[in-house]
Amino acid sequence: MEKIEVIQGDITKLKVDAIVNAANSQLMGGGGVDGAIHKAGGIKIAEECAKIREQQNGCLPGNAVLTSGGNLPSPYVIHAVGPIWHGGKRNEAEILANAYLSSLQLAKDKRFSVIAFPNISTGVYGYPKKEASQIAFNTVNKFLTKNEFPKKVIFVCFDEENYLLYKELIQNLAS
Ligand code: AR6
Repeated sequence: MEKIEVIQGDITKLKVDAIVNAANSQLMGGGGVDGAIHKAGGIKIAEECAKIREQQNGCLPGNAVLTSGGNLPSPYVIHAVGPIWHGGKRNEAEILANAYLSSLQLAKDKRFSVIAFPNISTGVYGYPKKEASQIAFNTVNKFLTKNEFPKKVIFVCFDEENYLLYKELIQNLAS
């Protein structure tokens, strides 16, 4: 089994152990992939997010929390908070890598075999796509090499620009 796969499509349609959401610190739902996940997953996800908000005041950028998947085909959602792009001098690269790492660590703890990531921070949060793809890909690749779980990561690219960037990264890995 290849450890990394790249596809173009809608992450809410996937049936894996967990899909990752590009959430905000308040876990309030919003636009983009977050909106799509809450819409398809239903009220249960929002209720669990509210509980986490009460217990630990949300989720800081670079961190991730777990909820069930509600009505989604995947049983769990990992809500990861990426950085808002401010030009690159506010630790954005490290925070983005940490958002991926925190999600991978949660998957490892739960012994999830297959998880799927959207392209965190590259929509509303404005992170340049090429730089973000390199950080995401390298962070995931390194983690999978060193850990037994998760066994596989699927990058789900919504737009063609991201899809082509990730395709190139995966081809470089193979060659
Ligand atoms: N499946 C996969 N990827 C998607 C989907 C989908 N259904 N819909 C959009 N994308 P964004 P961010 C891609 O804006 O930049 C929200 O309001 C999209 O093309 O969803 O991390 C939150 O509540 C882009 O490449 O997340 C936060 O406030 C990627 O998902 C804020 O936006 C991420 O874009 C987070 O911003």
